[in-house]
Amino acid sequence: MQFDPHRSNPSGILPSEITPQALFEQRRTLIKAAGIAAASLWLPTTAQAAQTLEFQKTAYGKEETLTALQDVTNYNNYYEFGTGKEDPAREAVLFKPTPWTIKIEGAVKQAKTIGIEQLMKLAPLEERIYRMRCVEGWSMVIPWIGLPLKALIDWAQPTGNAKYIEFVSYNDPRHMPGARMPILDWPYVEGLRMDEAMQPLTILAVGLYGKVLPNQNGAPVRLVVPWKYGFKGAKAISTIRFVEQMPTTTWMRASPREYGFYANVNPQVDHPRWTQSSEKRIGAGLFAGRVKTKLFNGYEEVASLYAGMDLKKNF
Ligand SMILES: Nc1nc2c(c(=O)[nH]1)N[C@H]1C(S)=C(S)[C@@H](COP(=O)(O)O)O[C@H]1N2
Ligand SMILES: [Mo]
Repeated sequence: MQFDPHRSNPSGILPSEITPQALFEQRRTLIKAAGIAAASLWLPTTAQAAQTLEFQKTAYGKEETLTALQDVTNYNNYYEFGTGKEDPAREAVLFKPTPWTIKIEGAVKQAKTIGIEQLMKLAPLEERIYRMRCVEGWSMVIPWIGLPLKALIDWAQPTGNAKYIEFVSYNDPRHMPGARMPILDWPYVEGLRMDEAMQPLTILAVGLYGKVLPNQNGAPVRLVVPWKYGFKGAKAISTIRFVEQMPTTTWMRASPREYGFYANVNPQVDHPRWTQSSEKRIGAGLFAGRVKTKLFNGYEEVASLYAGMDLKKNF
């Protein structure tokens, strides 16, 4: 392949870790100014950013040290908004995630749409503190707010032909600068096998750190599958399609040798161009060592989903 937006900054060092505080503050002021411009266009954008969510406290990951909100919201992969880690925070300021509906189609009793408000009422919102591992070799711990994907599947009523689910991200070249460029084959498509989708760890996230999802993290709703590499977590989902055949995801299309359908975190299966045996915790500081990556990102309860499968072949 010619260009892989993954690892365009392989150091994994945050600008906030290396730039002087003054520069950092200046950048914040710029972002704030952009926020004011947004407010004059449509008030809900800024009002939304501060909106707190009601949710149930978590039993998941309470013992983890959280990655700082500043890092969670300023070190992002969201190629529709550019390839730089800080591009999404800046370029998605004007993105308007409401009103929002998701199309539900394919092997379902009846094709239909669901609004984001209705989706958020399908099950009680819960906090889920998950370790997140990017295929590039860095990781974070994020306190998501969301609901089990299973709640939506139950509502959608898939037929017996539904073996996989395909997730299609919103794509609007007019408002997404990266989507005007051939970075990936747009729109961004991801997929799960039906049993992976029903696994209780799999959630649709609508918030993080107690507030509605920031635009750069995939507002208004994105997939989170903590035992897989971060790229499985499609952002700003606009269509959910139940299908019989394994979907060809965007990353498989970009480089089938490097990105498989399963994309389970696995320290024994290296990316062809770099090791997957260890990772850098974002925000742990310049001199913090790398930590060992665990099979399934440490979520061993999913192992039974892959019993009898060769995970080197099904990477
Ligand atoms: N639509 C869309 N979804 C996406 C991506 C993307 O470029 N476009 N990047 C993926 C990758 S590579 C990662 S690591 C995670 C990052 O999520 P975060 O920015 O909320 O940490 O989003 C994933 N979802
Ligand atoms: Mo990623």
